[in-house]
Formats: sequence, structure tokens, C-alpha cells
Amino acid sequence: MHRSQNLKPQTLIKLQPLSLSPPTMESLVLQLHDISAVKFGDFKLKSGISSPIYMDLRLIVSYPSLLRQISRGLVAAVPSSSRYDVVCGVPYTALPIATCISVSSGVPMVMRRKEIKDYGTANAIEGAFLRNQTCLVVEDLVTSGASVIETAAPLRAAGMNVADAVVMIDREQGGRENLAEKGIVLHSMVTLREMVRILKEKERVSEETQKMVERFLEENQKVSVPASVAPTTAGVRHRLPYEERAKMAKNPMGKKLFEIMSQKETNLCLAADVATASELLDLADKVGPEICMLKTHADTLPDFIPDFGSKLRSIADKHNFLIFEDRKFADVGNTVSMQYAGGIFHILDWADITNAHIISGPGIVDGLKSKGLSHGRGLLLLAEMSSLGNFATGDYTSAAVKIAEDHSDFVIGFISVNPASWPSGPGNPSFIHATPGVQMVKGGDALGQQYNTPESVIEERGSDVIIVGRGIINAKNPAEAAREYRLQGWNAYLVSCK
Ligand code: 5BU
Repeated sequence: MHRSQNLKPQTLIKLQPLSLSPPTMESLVLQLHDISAVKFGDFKLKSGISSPIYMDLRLIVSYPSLLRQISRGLVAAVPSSSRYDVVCGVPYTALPIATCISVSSGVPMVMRRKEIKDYGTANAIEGAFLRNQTCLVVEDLVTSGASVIETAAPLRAAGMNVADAVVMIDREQGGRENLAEKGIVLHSMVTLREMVRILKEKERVSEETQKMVERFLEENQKVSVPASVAPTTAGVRHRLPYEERAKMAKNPMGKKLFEIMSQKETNLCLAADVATASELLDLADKVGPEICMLKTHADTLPDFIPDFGSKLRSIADKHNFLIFEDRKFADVGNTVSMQYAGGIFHILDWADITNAHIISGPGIVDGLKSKGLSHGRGLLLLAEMSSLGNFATGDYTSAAVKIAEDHSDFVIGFISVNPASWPSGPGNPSFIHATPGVQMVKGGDALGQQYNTPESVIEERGSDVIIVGRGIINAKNPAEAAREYRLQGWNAYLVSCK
């Protein structure tokens, strides 16, 4: 994966640099103080808390000798028996440190993109690596561990093992514990307490300052990971399991979807936006085992033929997933009923689920229901959209909820983006929430699409189904990528049920 053919895969390499011994901690701490990378005062940290001490470690790039010493110190902090295939610095401050470690130890580096502008072409992880390689995450400073967790997620999603992180300064404020919960052991070069002790001993700070920092550390031993990184502390908790919700669903197709999700342990819907129908059928067969639903845009397929539906149906039956035609009906009831059952596509014949805007009022649901209900089909209402600047917000979203409640025999739920933020939250558990705009890293494309991570969508935003298109389709191996999305989506669901 992402490695050129003529390069041999790296084998695990020990991190020890060949010559120099690690610098003394005392000298390093004093040098950091000399360059004003350690400051005392009243500072607001990224995690939101106020701190009497602040470290500006971005400065170290201006001091190559210090940078070299820090990287040697970090290498020495990792158990000498450890071996890694790659190192990855947490952007941005730790990037030069990771580069130094890579250069001195011969362990290759990968880089995590902080944000991806165009998901069509860019990778979340840059560099040459293989699945199952072991990656050491390098960080300059850990408070809650949030940044390390943010970096580990796309590395893991790309198939790498991340079990260790090494940090220059551990503020000892819960980061070690938060990372341990995510299966990452934190190795630190020095703790904040130890730094301040050295500075006091060398008369760089007063006893009063030392005491103030120690008191602060005592009082702030557990800084939790912000909700946007690990939404387990916020968002939707104690969610009912899918199998319970299956029993509540009024529409048989909604019930079936919950049942499939529960049986297959997947809340992943593939947005199969490929160039041709034959490519779509091929992809459906490959990704089928990982998904609960496959979403189509039949009107984009140049080779759509009448038996497309029956071909897709047999693949859907083979792998036990539902077919969702993302038609986004928007006309008056009578017209949509004709569009649904007739035309070229005969959506009613092959799509288990379709969706509709509510712009034209509740009559659109009646129109679709007049054809779909007797066929056992289900409908998702577009309560929100993922694209930048869309108008499906506020009262419009609330109106979609009301229409769904009034037609719960046919409506199975919503296309939504952040149901946890709705006045009544995700609401009636018999309705399902499906969310498009999902990638492993937050960001967007050049045409207004906006992406959130599976964890954020399920745990924080309270959705049930992640809809993923280009994140899977553009991957080197779509079936493997689908597996990673499935695991992330499912783990997030399990957490939100606790
Ligand atoms: P992507 O490649 O993961 O960006 O694909 C997203 C899919 O979801 C694509 O088929 C869109 O048509 C669809 N979509 C969306 O992106 N946003 C919305 O609000 C709705 C559908 Br509704």
C-alpha cells in the first residue's frame, strides 16, 4: 500500500542512533529555558484549562543542535528493545522532531495530513508504508493526549499498528491514561514536574513558582480529551442497541436494516459512485461483506440497463445488504409517484430504500408511499445535508421530523448530519439516521462537500449509519478500506451504547 514496487518493505528497525549518547536531561531543560521555550505566567491551553506554565516548542526548529539533542532524548525514552517500521510526528511541532529521529535512526517516516482539501486525490497519510507495519507516534507535548489520538486514528485506519507514542514533555495531566484507553503506551522524555524541579534547582525559577506549578498539576490531574476528538465524553451515550430498535421500527424495511446492522456488525453504507454499472456491480460484490447498505445514483450510470436492478439484487441477497437509491425526490406527490415507479430506472422495482426532500410538503411522502408501501419499501427524509451552506437547517429540519412522525409506517428515518444537535436530539429510536460526508479525517472537497470522521458522526453527532463514497472508492483496495470504515463505525456504535 502506497509503496512503490521496486522498494523492498522495511523490516522492523531498532530506534537507537548509532553514535551519540542521550543528552543529560538537565542540560536539555536549561537550553529550553534559555531559548524561552518554557514560559511562566497565566496561559490558556488547547484543552481549555488555564496553566501557570506554557511551552512554545515550535521554537526548537531555530536551534538545530537542540533539535538533535531532543530527538536523541526521545529515542532514549523508548524501551531499547522496541522496533518500528515507521515513525510519524504529530503535526506540526513534532514533524521536525520525527524527521530528526528518522534521519538518525534510519526508520522511515510517514506524515499525517492535518486537513485534506480534496479527498479525490489526497491521502490522509503521506509516505510509503504497508499494512500491518508498526508505527511510533512522536509528539512534543502531551496534556490530554488528544493530538496523539487524532494522529493514531488515520494511521490505524490505513492499516498500521499504533501501540506506542513518545513525547518530549508529559504534563502528567491524564494523557497517559487517555492514551492507554486507546491502546497506546506513552513514553516520555521528561515530565513537567521534573522540568520545573530542575529549573528551581538551577535557580531559574523561584520556589514559589515551582509550588504554583505543582499545585496546578495536583488540581488538574485529569484533563479529558475534547469531545471533538473522543466524543465518548459528550454526544450521544446510552443509545439503544440496533436489535432493540429493530423491534420498535414500524416499517418492515427499517426493521430489516436495523437487523442487518446488528447481525453483520456494520453500520457502513457504501456510496457506490463509480463510473459505470458494471463497475458498480463488481464493487458491490467485493465490498458486500462489510456493508449494511449500498447507495446508488442510477442516473449517473451510462450503461444502466433494465436488468441492473435484478443483478444488484442478487449481490445484495448474497451479502445481505439493502439497496438505497439516493434519488432525492423533490416534486409534488403525483409526479414523484410516477418518477418512482416508472421512467427509465423503475426505482421501485429494485431499491429497498429511497429518499426525498420535504421542500414540496408532506404530499411527497404520500405520493411515494402510494407506490412503495405495498412493495415493503422504506423512505429516508432529507432532514439535513452535508454540503457547505445548505438550507436544510432549523425549522426545515424540525418539519422533516414532524412529517416522519406522521408517516412512520413508510418513513424509516433521516438523512442527517448532526441529530445530536437537534432540539430533541436524535429523537424517536425507531427512526434511523444515516449520514453522508464521512472520511477518516475532517475536511472537504473542492465543491462544498464537508467531511466528519466515523467516530464523530456516530458518537458525537448521534447518527446510526455512516455513508462513505470516495473514502472507499478512491482507496487502493476498496474492500480493505471498507473494512476499516466498518470497524471504526462499529466501535463508535459500541462506545455510544455503553
Ligand atoms: P463522498 O464521496 O463520501 O463525498 O460521497 C457522498 C455521497 O453521499 C454522494 O453519493 C452524495 O451524493 C451523497 N450525499 C451527500 O454527500 N450529502 C448529502 O447531504 C446527501 C447525499 Br443527502
